[in-house]
Amino acid sequence: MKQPIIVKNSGYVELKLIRDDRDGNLIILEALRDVPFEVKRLYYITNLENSFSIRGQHAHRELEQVIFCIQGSFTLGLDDGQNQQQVLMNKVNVGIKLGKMLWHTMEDFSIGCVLLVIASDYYSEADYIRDYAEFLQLVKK
Ligand code: T46
Repeated sequence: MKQPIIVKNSGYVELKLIRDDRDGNLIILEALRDVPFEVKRLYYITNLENSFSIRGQHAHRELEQVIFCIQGSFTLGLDDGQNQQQVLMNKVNVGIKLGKMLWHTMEDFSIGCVLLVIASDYYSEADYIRDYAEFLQLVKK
């Protein structure tokens, strides 16, 4: 059973997985069907060989994203300013929505871990909130 997601602006995104015992698995994501936005950007993070790396540690003002662990595992930390939780990401077809104003961190990467993220918009540094005190002020408004 999946752990309930208690933070705001998040939730699971479970993709169709076609399992072929002999030839591997096929996982499919369709924009505006599996995710509630048009996909304008996709990026992936590899070479997470450093076990004490911490990525993320920010929130987005408007951007919507879904994060997947397509190889290995990592721990995703979520914080909406009121509730916090940690989710073990280790299922190739199960992602987590990173909605607006959701502080997130990625850590405890396994060897060979690969993260895949799909995003609703192009990269804009102005959309990031990288200061936690500022984030808390904005979500409490
Ligand atoms: C997020 C989490 C899940 C770009 O120039 N273009 C891009 O599309 C991205 C994603 C990043 N960058 C630059 C910005 C920084 O100078 O790459 C550098 C590293 O980015 P950052 O420290 O934000 O990386 P992460 O892994 O902490 O966060 C990334 C995404 O940036 C972020 O939007 O939500 O993954």
